[in-house]
Amino acid sequence: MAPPTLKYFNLRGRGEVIRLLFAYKGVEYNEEEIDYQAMKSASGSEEFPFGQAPVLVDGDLHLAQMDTILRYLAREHGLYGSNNREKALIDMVLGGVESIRGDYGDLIYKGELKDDAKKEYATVHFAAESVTTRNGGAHFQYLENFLKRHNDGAGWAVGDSLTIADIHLFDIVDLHLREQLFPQEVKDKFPLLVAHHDRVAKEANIAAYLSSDKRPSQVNGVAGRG
Ligand SMILES: N[C@@H](CCC(=O)N[C@@H](CS)C(=O)NCC(=O)O)C(=O)O
Repeated sequence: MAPPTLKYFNLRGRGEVIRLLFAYKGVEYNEEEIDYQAMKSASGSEEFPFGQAPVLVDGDLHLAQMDTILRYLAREHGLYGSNNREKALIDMVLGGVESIRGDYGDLIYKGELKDDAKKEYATVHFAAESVTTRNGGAHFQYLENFLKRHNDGAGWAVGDSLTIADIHLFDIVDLHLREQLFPQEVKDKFPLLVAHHDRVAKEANIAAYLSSDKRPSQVNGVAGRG
């Protein structure tokens, strides 16, 4: 069968965790850059089931939704834990990261990464006081604590080998460690997440991808904003 094709934009965004999985497992795949208007015209079709990207095409299967694609590939390539308990814990991490990713998207697109939006974001998602207040279930301390509870933060997030939970954690921390975001806050407050991020980045295939020109330089849909 032909290699799968990732249809996305030429940016990291919601395509990056999928690229990281392919890189880690050394899977051959194609990339097809999407034309936004063409995607919108085909919204709701088999080709673009939700009028959004990423979409993975594998044979006659067209899959939308980043985490659905990731789970599908993880099942194919052995990155989804070794039993039901591990799969459930992996799903929990994916859900927790998604809660942060949604707010991160608002910070970039609605808050335009302006100082007041960044300040509020940091208060809700990084500050010790907001761990026990309303934050939409999205606080980095929860992810830090999760790592601490599993292998005392010294290994992988779930079980004893790298899974898609690790790829997701890596990506969300990587986004926030960037210069324009919150590098110092994250380093100061969440040492286990940062150590885990560095551990994933050192995996040979991941390290090779991160330094390759296959990795898009643009991060979000708005050039120059983070
Ligand atoms: N829940 C979807 C969200 C996908 C999404 O927001 N995609 C954005 C790009 S990152 C998009 O296609 N936006 C265009 C639009 O909504 O018109 C997922 O996880 O894949």
